[in-house]
Formats: sequence, structure tokens, C-alpha cells
Amino acid sequence: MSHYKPYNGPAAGWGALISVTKNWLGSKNAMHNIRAMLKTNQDHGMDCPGCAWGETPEKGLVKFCENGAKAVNWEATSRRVDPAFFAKHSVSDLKLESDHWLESQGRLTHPMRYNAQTDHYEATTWMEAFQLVAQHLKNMDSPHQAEFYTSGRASNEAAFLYQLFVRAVGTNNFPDCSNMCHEASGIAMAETVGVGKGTVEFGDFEHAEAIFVIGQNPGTNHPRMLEPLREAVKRGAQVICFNPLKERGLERFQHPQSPLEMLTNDSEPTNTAFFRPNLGGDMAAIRGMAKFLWEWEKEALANDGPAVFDREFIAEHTSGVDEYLAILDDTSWQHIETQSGLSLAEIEMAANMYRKANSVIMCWAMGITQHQHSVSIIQDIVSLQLLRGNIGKPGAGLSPVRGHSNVQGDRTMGIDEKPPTWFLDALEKRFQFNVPREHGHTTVEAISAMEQKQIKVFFGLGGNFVQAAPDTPRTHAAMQNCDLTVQISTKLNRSHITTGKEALILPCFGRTEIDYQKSGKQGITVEDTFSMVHMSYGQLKPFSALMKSEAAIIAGIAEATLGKQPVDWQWLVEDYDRIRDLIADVIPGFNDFNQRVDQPGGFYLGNPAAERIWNTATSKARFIPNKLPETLLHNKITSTGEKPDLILQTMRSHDQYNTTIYSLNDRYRGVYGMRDVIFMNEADIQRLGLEHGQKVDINSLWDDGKERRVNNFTVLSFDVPQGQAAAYYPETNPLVPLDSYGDKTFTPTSKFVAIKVTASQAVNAA
Ligand SMILES: Nc1nc2c(c(=O)[nH]1)N[C@H]1C(S)=C(S)[C@@H](COP(=O)(O)OP(=O)(O)OC[C@H]3O[C@@H](n4cnc5c(=O)[nH]c(N)nc54)[C@H](O)[C@@H]3O)O[C@H]1N2
Ligand SMILES: Nc1nc2c(c(=O)[nH]1)N[C@H]1C(S)=C(S)[C@@H](COP(=O)(O)OP(=O)(O)OC[C@H]3O[C@@H](n4cnc5c(=O)[nH]c(N)nc54)[C@H](O)[C@@H]3O)O[C@H]1N2
Ligand SMILES: [Mo]
Repeated sequence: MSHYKPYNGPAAGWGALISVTKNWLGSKNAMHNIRAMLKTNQDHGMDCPGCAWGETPEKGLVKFCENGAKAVNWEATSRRVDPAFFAKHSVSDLKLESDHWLESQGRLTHPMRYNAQTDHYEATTWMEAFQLVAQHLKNMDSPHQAEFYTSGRASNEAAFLYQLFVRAVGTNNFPDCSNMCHEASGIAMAETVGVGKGTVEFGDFEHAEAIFVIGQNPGTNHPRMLEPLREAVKRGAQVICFNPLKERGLERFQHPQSPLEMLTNDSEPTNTAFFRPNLGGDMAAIRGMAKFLWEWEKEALANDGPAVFDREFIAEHTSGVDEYLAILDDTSWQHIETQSGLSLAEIEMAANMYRKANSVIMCWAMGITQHQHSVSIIQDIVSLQLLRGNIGKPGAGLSPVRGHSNVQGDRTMGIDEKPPTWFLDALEKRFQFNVPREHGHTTVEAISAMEQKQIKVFFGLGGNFVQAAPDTPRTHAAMQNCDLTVQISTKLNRSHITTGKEALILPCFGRTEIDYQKSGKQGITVEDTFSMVHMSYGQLKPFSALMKSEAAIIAGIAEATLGKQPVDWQWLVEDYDRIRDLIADVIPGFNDFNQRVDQPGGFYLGNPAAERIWNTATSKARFIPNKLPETLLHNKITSTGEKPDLILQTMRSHDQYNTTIYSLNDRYRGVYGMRDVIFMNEADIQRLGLEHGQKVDINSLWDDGKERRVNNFTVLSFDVPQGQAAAYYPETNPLVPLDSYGDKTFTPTSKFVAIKVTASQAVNAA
């Protein structure tokens, strides 16, 4: 039964334990999964396929995380999607099922080939599958007629082989999940501090005097982060949240490993201050903080008072400060206040907390990266940090908290549509072939190219492209223009049934499975959000003899397409040490890879900015004077002539992993048994003449003549700031226009959708 009952308990604690126990007990493999789970994130154990948060491995201590447990349990299910399943269900029938239903059917077991005549997938052999892909790739007029997508769970070994294969085919068409995720962080940070990755290590959280958590919901998406937040509050550090929603995990946390808290049902706060900006209002808020600091610094200079800025750091390590301070002067308080949605008193309070801390970490995630001006927002975060020398000292730095467990490693391995020249040079030198130099497609560009029928082959290394991407009906249609679609996957999803003229499903091992190759049991490596590279060994016996590892599948396709060029693919896959030796040859920081990664906890890749080495255009950390946008409404919204009722953000529930829906519940937000809901402020509900519980249709505004709509959503009265709404992804992806993406990033603006909400037509008619 679907219902809505606000939740007042803490995050984690009993609720988490009960939720996971229920899940485990519901599975036939409960004992196996528990055994695998016990070794998660331990030495010679398995890297959790959940999020990219890292930690120092402490022997014998299980880091309990509800959503990690769900991810493991979901992968290690005893249910199977085998040839009999596909014989029973035609592709057209499967299209009628929900995303939740599709993935719940179990693990993919056999390589399957789509038969358009019968509209069914039928079992094929690996050899036939490899040949089919090779034949299509060889028949293209140009290597740029294929798109090679990657989702961030792929191991370093698989990702390295994949990019080598694709570049040997001749293209940089690497759309990836990063394009929809932390792309802005990479771009903004590379320009300003010379490296597109976080500058903090796990241990820095223990030394920070203030931690800002901006546009992130760690209680659900990075649960292991709650512990350092709680610890920080306990030892008197400030934890300052910027989030329009009062997310439960950002308020209270009950440590599942603390018997006392569990027994007394006690919980600890995870923040010391909470600010609720407008969607997209963070740049104005951060700029306001910087402007306060600048005012105080001017006073200090005038009165010979103690410095507010770190003047030495600015002089020695930065460039562009004058232009930046000039733009602070040029930005009006009024503009800051209206755009941020915060009062100047609130911004001043945040600025004061910032100023009083001698070391500050800034964390952020999708609430920051999925806007049109995301690069500017992040560059203002960087500038604020530079003003007080908060980069490259203990307890301070920049921490874009990554999503998928190996999304950061995949980029390091070269999954990049705009690879740096040094990388391509190194590849060319090592493998002696002409690597393509032309930039390839991002996810959004790939969809446009498919829409224009320029693409013949779509290849997916994991993920669920058609549901993760924006403008759902348009993306689905674009995908179906391909001659061949290929998905390497663990579970059935909508991307498998949104086929090209021909289609293949290639089942692979997940992180949980033991991977045997000719030389024996293999480990794979991953890189976490703190640039720690470590080994992961699967713990469970693969349940189908026909599944292969991602690396083995790529090698098979590469060999069928290119023969033994530029490497002997099969030989490499016999022992992943050989792949790691190649990685060590090409990518800086991976020297003696096999020896170093064998240490407990792996090794730190290093980060030049953390050592105050700035690989930027000026060889300094750069203040970039970006203009605060006049208005956050894109001109393609204003030119429709219509005024949006609300600005919508699309986000994750507690029981989903991106497009994978574990259940229809969202415990911390009090929602049970439903996902087609829209969270609205009571005042907005009344203003629009609606009622709590009513069914509504939602359409989005974008001036391109196309209608974007989802119907029959239930209105929930919720504590969201006025003028804003929130709803779940991927159900609301049809509302996100393909052409509404971030400047420089091509990241869909999933946290800023201008919508109209009207009483549901279907219900009125009935
Ligand atoms: N269990 C689980 N774990 C996951 C995932 C999952 O789906 N499930 N996904 C993984 C992936 S790929 C990623 S990228 C991460 C995502 O991790 P998050 O970024 O935490 O994911 P979202 O659910 O998109 O939450 C965005 C948060 O930002 C807030 N927000 C939205 N817009 C704004 C804004 O304009 N300003 C501010 N200040 N806040 C805003 C929202 O209220 C919400 O709290 O999690 C990873 N971990
Ligand atoms: N509106 C809106 N859209 C968004 C977002 C948003 O916040 N709002 N967030 C964006 C973000 S941050 C991201 S990262 C993307 C996510 O986009 P994707 O990474 O493409 O999507 P996932 O849902 O993580 O992919 C799930 C599928 O991956 C496969 N899979 C799982 N484990 C493995 C494995 O080990 N190997 C292989 N080969 N396959 C595996 C399974 O078949 C499963 O069905 O979505 C983006 N889209
Ligand atoms: Mo992500």
C-alpha cells in the first residue's frame, strides 16, 4: 500500500538495520551475501559496488552501510534472466513493465541476440556475438559512427582495455556517466587548480575545523560519510549544509556500530548550521560569503587589524586575485540575496563560520554539478577556498564527492571524450598506432548524433543509458536509429529493450563474483573519491558458466575486430597483472602498479594541487572572475512567454541506485510504495489551486516546439522552500530537455527544470 508518513528518526541506526535484514532474509543467498558483505572494503576483500566514498581499512571492523548492503544483495540475487525468460517475454511485452520490475527479474545469464522477426531475444554464442559486433564495426564508413558508453562501475582493467580497443578502432566517442555527473567539477578544477579530482584525503576530515556539505545527500548516497560528519560535530568543528531539503542524514545519525547509541536509541547531530538556498542559488551564496570576507579584509587593511585573507598564500600561489575582487565589488548585495534565496544575515553567518575556521573542506555533489552555470559555481567555491589558503594544507581542500564506485578510476584510465594530449602521446608511444586526436562525443552529443542518424553502433559498458539520459522519449527514439546496440550488463534494464535494428545483451560478472582466468583467480582495481587505488576480489561463485568478466568480453570483441593488434588481447586477459603492467607504462602514478596495489588499502595516486603544485595555464592556482548570471532562467525558458509554476530538481530516493530501483520506498522522506510523486511546499500547493494527495500532470518549459510531459503524479505537501519542487529521477527525465545543459559541461540541468503543474487530465476525465 502506498502511503506518506513523515519520518522523524535518525539516519542509519535501527531503521537501516531493519531495512537491510529484511532484504537479506528475503534472498535465498542470504548467507553468501552476508559473507561477501563482511569482506566489503577490507583487505583482500571486495570493493563495495555502492558509492565512491573511501576509507582507511581497519582490520576486523565491518563498515556497515545500509545502501552498500543493498547494492551487494541486489547483485548477488538468486533470480535469473535466462533464455527461458526471454522466450516467455517479447521485447514489446517487456516495454510495458516498470524499471523496478525489469531489474528485479534477476541476473542475466547468457549472451542473447535480438531477433526482430520474432521480437524476442534468443540465446547466442559468445563467438557469434563477438563476430556480429566486429562485422558492424568493420562495415562503418568512419570509426566515428560508433558510440562507446561507460558507466562508473567498470574496473580500471576493463576501462583501460576498452579505451585501447576503441582508440585502435579510431575514435574518442566516449560518452560516459561522468558527463551527467561530476563533469563540471573536473572542468572547473582543472582550469583553476590544475587537477580535476578532489584534493583531500580521508584523514583530512579528522582535522578540518569546518566542513561544508553543498548540494549533497550523503545519508542516502554516501552513508559512510555520515560518520566523519558526526565525529566532526562531536569534536567541535562546524558542519555547514547548503541544501534546500532538510535531508535526514544531514540532521541526525545513529551509528550502527555504536552499541550504546543503538541500545539507548540515541543519535548525534551531523550539522551545526543548515542553509536552504534556491535551486542554483549556491553561486550567489558563495559569492556573498566571499564578498563579506573581502569587506572584512578591507576593514583589516584600513585599521591594521588581523588579516582575514591568507595574504602570503595569495601572493605566492595564486593568480587573478585583483580581477576576482573587482567582480566581488561589482556584484550587488541585492543580486546576491535574490539569486541565493538566503538572507544577507544568513550569508554573513556562513561567512563568519568560514572565516573562524583555520582549515575548511568543501564537499559537493549533484546539487552543484547539474546546473547551467555549474562550472562557475564550482570556480567560486575554489576562489573562496583560495582566499584563505584552504587548499593543500591538512584538514582543508576541495572534495567533489564522486558517485559510482569507480567513476574516478575510469577517467584516470582514459575514458574521456576529450583526452589530454599527453595521454594520447603516451598511448601512441607505447602501442605504436595512430591514435585519434579529434575530440569525441559527450552523452548529450551522442544522443544528438544518434537522433540525426549519424551513428550505426551503440556500445554500453554497463549502465542504463536510455534511462539515465535526459529527454526520455527523444533519447529512446535516437537509440532505435542505430543498426546495432550492445550492452555489457549484470541486470536487465530498459536500455536492453530499446534496441537498434540488431541488439546484443552480454552478461558479465559483477563486483561480487570470483573472476577466474587462465592464470587463476583475478582481482580488479578501483580508485575512490580520495584517489586511493585498491584491489577488489569477488567473493561469490559465479552462478552461470556462460558469464564472462568485462575485461574478457572486451578482449573477445577486440580480437574479433582487430586481430592481435595492437596487443594480444586474449593473452592480456589470462592474467590481469599484464593489463596493470600496461597501465603502469602509460599512466603517471601507476609505476610498480602490481606491487603497490598489493599492499593493504592500496596506494594513494597523489594530487599535485594538494601539494600546492599548480598545473594550470599560469602555473598558479587561478581566481576566475565569472559573472554571476543575471537570471537563472535560460532564455529558452523565458522566450516561451510562460512563467514557470515551480523549479524542479530531480533526485534519488533512499531505495534506488540511479536507474536501479530497489523498492518504491523512500524512508527518510516518509514515502512508501510510490515514486510518481512531486514534493511541493504547502503554500505553492494552495497558490496553484491544488491539494495534497491530488494527481497532477507536469510539463516543462523549453522553447523548441516539443512537448515534454509526465502524467498522474501525486502531490505531496513537504518541507521544500517555496517556488521549488522535487521529484525522482529517472521518472522525471522526460521533463529534462536534451538541449538544456551546463556551459562547457554538456551535463543535463537535472536540478533546474522549469515546470507547469496542472490537475491531472486523466483523473478529471474518469
Ligand atoms: N544509494 C545510492 N548511492 C548512490 C547513488 C544512488 O543512486 N543510490 N548514486 C551514486 C551517484 S552516480 C552519484 S552522482 C551520487 C549522487 O549523490 P547526491 O548528489 O547526493 O544525489 P542526489 O539525489 O541527486 O541529491 C542531490 C542533493 O542536492 C540537493 N540539491 C539539489 N539542487 C540543489 C541546489 O541547487 N543547491 C543545493 N545546495 N542543493 C541542491 C538535493 O536536495 C539533494 O539533497 O551518489 C552515488 N551513490
Ligand atoms: N534526471 C536526472 N538524471 C540523471 C541524474 C539525476 O540526478 N537526475 N544523475 C546522473 C548521474 S549522476 C549518473 S552517474 C547517471 C547514471 O547512469 P548509468 O551509470 O548509466 O546508470 P545506472 O543506473 O547506474 O546503471 C545501472 C545498470 O548498470 C548495470 N550494471 C550494474 N553493475 C554492473 C557491473 O558491475 N558491470 C556492468 N557492465 N554493468 C553493471 C546493470 O545492468 C544496471 O541495470 O545518471 C544521470 N542521470
Ligand atoms: Mo553519478
